[in-house]
Amino acid sequence: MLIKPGELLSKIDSPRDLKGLEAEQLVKLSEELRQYIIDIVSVYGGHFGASLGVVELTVALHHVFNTPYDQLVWDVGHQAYGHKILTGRRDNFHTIRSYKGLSGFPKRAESEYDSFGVGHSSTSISAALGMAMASSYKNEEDRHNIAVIGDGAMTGGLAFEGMNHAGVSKSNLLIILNDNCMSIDPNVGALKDYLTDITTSHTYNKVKDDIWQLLGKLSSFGTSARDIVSKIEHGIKSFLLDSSNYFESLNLRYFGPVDGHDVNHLVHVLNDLKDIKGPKLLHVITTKGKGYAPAENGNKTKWHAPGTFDKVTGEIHTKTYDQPQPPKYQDVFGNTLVELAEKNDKIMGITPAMPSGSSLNIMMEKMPERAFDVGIAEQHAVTVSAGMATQGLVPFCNIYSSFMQRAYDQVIHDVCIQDLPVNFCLDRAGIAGEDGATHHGAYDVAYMRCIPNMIVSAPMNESELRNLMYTAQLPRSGKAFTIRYPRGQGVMPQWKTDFEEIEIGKGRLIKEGDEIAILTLGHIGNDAVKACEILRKEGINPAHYDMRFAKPLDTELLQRIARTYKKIITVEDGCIQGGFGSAILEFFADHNYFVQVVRLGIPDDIIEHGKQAELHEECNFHPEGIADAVRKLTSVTFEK
Ligand SMILES: Cc1ncc(C[n+]2csc(CCOP(=O)(O)OP(=O)(O)O)c2C)c(N)n1
Repeated sequence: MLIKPGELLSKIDSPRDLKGLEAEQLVKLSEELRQYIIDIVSVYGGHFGASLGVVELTVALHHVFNTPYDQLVWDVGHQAYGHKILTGRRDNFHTIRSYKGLSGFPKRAESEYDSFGVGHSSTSISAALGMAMASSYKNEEDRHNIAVIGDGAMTGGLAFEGMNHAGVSKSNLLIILNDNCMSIDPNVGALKDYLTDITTSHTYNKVKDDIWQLLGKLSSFGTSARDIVSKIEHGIKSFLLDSSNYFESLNLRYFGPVDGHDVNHLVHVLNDLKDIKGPKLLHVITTKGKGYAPAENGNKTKWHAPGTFDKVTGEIHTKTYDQPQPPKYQDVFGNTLVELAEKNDKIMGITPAMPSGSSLNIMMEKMPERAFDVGIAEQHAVTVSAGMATQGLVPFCNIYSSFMQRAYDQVIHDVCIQDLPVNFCLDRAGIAGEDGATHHGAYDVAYMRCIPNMIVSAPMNESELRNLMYTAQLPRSGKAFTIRYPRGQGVMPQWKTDFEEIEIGKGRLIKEGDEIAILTLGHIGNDAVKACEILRKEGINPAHYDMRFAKPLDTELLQRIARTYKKIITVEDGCIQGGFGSAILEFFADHNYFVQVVRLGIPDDIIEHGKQAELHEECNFHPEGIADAVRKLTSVTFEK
C-alpha cells in the first residue's frame, strides 16, 4: 500500500530542506510529520507514542542545528521515527523493523545522521559528552553535541554518571530532558516527583520566565551582554532557589521547563542556547502520544508500541484464532509468581521498568507491598534483590536477557561471590525479533554459566517454567537460579495446575532414537520435536533430550548419551560461542568421550531485526534447519 507524505514533508529530503522554512511552515511540517508517523505505524506497526511526543522537538532540532555536523544522540531511540523521516529515510520508512528494512532504532551504519547506535536506555549523555569532549579537543568550537533523553531513561544510573562528569567538563553539551512523565509504564521514583514539582511550581517558573525574557531581549546585543545576563541569572538563581535545583547542583545550567509542542518557541529557545557555552540542560515538557487522541488520552502503555491499528477508530488489531492459543511465557511467569507468593510469604518481585513487558504488573496489582518497579535500573534491581536475599527473602528479579547485560558485575559481585539465593527470570531470551541487534537475548547462557554459584536453566514449555519457578522458591542455602525463556507464546493451550519439583541439573528424554542424539535447551526444543517429525517420514530417527540445565549439566545423562550415540547435535536459541553447546563439548572433551558434536545457535555475528521466525531461519535453528543438520551428520563418517 502506498502511503503518501503531506505536501511539505514530501519535499524534505534532508534537514537542509528545513532551514529556510517560515514559522507557519514549521507548524505545518510538524502536523504532516505526525500524520505520516500515524499513517505508517498504523499499517506496519512499531513504536508509536514516544515519536508522536517529540515531533515538534525533532523539527526544531533539525531546523536549528547543523546536523549531521552537529551531533544529535537520541536516548533509547524508539522516539526517533520523525528524525528518520526528516533525514532521508522518508520513502522507505514503511520498512521499519522488518527483515532487511530500516532499524527501529538509530544506527550508525544506516545513516550519517544517526550519530550513535542505541536501543538500551540512558547512554545518550555519556555518548554526547564523549563527542563534545572530542569536539573541544579538536578545536571544533562551532560544533554542537546534543543528547535527547526521556524522564524514564533519566532514572538509569548511567545517565547520572554522564551528568556527574558533564558538570565538571567545559564541553559544549546540550542535554534535552524530554519529560512526559512516562516510561513504558508510568515513570517511577523520587526524580519523577522532583520533575513534577519543578514543572508545577509557580514561583519557580515565574522567576525562570522573567530571566528567560531578559536573556532573550539582551541576546541581540551580542555575546558580552549575554555573559552579563548569564552572570545575573546565575546569581539570582543561586540566591533565590536554584541552590536546590538538582541539575544546577551538578553544575549543569538548567533551562526550562518549556512547552515541547510549540515548535516556534522551541526554535527560539534552541537558538538562544546555541550561544551558551558549556554543559547545560533544557527541560522540555511533552505529552506521549500527542496529536493522536486514542494515544494521547488513552492507555499510554498500550500505545507505546501498539502493533497495527485502525487509525480512524483507534482500534488496535488483535489476531483471532479458531483454536485456543498457548499463553505467553511472560504471563505464565506473572501468574505463577502470584500463585507461589500466595503460599510463600518470602517471595518478592522486582522489575527494572518492565512491569507490563514482564507481566510482573499482575503481582504489583495484587501485592503492591511485595512487587516493585525500580525504574530503568538493572544494576540496582540485581543488588536490591541481593540485599533482600541476605534477609531471608526469596526475590524473583525479572529482567529481559539483553538488559541483564547491564548488571553483570552485580550478578557476580553482589550475588554469586556471596553465594546468595537470588532468582533471575530472564525474559526475551534468544532472538527477540523486530527490536533487533540491541535486544536479542543472545549471550545470557554464555555469560551466566561461567559464574560460580549459578544455576542456569530454560523451560521447554509452560509447565516446565512453572515447575522451575516452583523449584527456585524452595528453600536452598545458596546459589543464584537463572530461568531464561523467550519472547512469545509457549506450546500448550493449558498448563497443569499442580507443581512438581525439578531436580536441579536433571535433563529429560523426549524420545529415543538411533545413531544421532539432538540435545536442546529451552523452548527451541519444540523445533527439534518438529524436526524429528520431518525426519521420521524419511526413515531417519534421531533421539532427542531436553537438557533443561546448561549448568549444572546432567553428567549422568550425558555419559549415557555419549555411550549410545557417537553423533550429537546441540540446539540453543543463544550464542554458539560459550553457550549450551559449548558446555556439552567441554564435558565430552574433559571426560574423554569421542563424539562428534555439531552446534546450532546464534552465530558469532550481529543478527539484525526481523520476525523471530525469519531470524531463526537465518541462524539455522528452525525445524528444517535442525532436520538438515541431522541429514548431513547421518552421511558423515566419524574420523578418529
Ligand atoms: C537498559 C534498558 N532497559 C529497559 C529498556 C526498555 N525501555 C524501552 S523505552 C523505555 C521507556 C523509556 O522512557 P523515556 O525515556 O521516558 O521515553 P518515552 O518513551 O517516555 O519517550 C524502556 C523502559 C531499554 N530500552 N533499555
